[in-house]
Amino acid sequence: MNKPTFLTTGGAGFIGSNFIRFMLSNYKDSIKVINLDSLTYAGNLENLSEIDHLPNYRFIKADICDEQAVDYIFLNNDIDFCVHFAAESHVDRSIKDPSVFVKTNVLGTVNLLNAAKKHWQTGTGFKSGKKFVQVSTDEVYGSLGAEGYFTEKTPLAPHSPYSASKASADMLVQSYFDTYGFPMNITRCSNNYGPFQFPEKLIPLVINNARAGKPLPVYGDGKNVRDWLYVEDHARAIDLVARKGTPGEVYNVGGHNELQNIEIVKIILDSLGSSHDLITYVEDRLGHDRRYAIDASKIKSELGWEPETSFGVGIKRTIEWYLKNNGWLKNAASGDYLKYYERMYGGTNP
Ligand code: NAD
Ligand code: TDX
Repeated sequence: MNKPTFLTTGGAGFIGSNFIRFMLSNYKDSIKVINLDSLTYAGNLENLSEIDHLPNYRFIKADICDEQAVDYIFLNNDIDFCVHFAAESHVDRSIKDPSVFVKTNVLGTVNLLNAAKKHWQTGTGFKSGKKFVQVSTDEVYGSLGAEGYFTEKTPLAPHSPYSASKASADMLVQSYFDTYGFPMNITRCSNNYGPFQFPEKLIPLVINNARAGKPLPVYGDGKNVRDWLYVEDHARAIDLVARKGTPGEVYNVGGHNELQNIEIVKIILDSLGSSHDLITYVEDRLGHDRRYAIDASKIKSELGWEPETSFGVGIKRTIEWYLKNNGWLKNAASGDYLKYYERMYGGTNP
């Protein structure tokens, strides 16, 4: 029997690289993984150095918006699962420059959908065992007040250009199921944390700045609430949804671990033994969503998924990882690795 082949887009980023490591360590050589990534500022092949020598892993540098490149990959590989992480993912960047978010997150997703549809369809429907998983976010639901949770039935009400682009992509993915019967799922997850997260995001940014004795920018009053999930728990949820999720369904994924931003900052400072004087309140993010919280009861009851890593354990592990991998953090923060890619891959196609 052929080994199931996973096409992972954006696998050189934070969650994608954790997902690939998780899959190859769980399934060993019983699966194949192809990592399609264009290596934007957020893509870092160092994230995969533990597994990049494996014969059942292959990296292809390509843009998900490149029709020819994506078609070529589907034509030459019998892809069973397309797990779609590739995106512009940072809300602050989307406020400054929305266009690239529309290009990658919306048009890139449609391009992937078209290639998967073309290569997976038969005269009467779709080949069996195929699945497209759109890795999405709780931010598409908008913002909550002090009470309540997002369920899969909560209407989409995105506020930032980032979340609007993800909501648009989600609706397109859903429309391919509704229109063509295309085999898909959407996962909507809360804030992830863990190793290999680019230090523009709150947790690695705070660790990096605190270690350097630099100010820690806290937006607004610091009381915005996020639900934090350890990245490996997210990887396990995506694997389950890919293999066992009912086609056409959306699954929320969350940690039931709500914390205010200022609480997170203080936990990290205390753990590092750094002074709270570094905390610097700055102007609020435009359109800043107040609170996200996920009701993950559907994925629990249908697929038996629950988070395994408590925040106490996960944040300790995460801080230790960044301290131990100071070189990675410095490199990512300085952008040195981008110069390396230019030398290595400048202008190549798959
Ligand atoms: P990330 O920014 O760390 O990584 C994104 C990856 O996509 C990078 O490797 C980048 O090079 C690649 N990429 C970007 N544009 C591309 C293009 N045009 N073609 C090919 N590759 C491209 O992002 P992340 O935090 O790992 O998020 C991954 C996915 O999960 C995103 O779709 C995001 O919306 C979603 N998500 C993230 C979180 C979170 O907390 N980080 C939570 C829920 C959902
Ligand atoms: O310097 C900062 N100061 C600050 O107060 C940064 C970078 C963030 N914040 C606040 C803004 C948010 O309320 O911390 C919270 C978390 O911010 P980010 O790390 O930028 O994440 P967020 O905007 O919540 O979005 C993340 O989770 C959902 C990911 O970036 C998205 O890709 C994912 O969809």
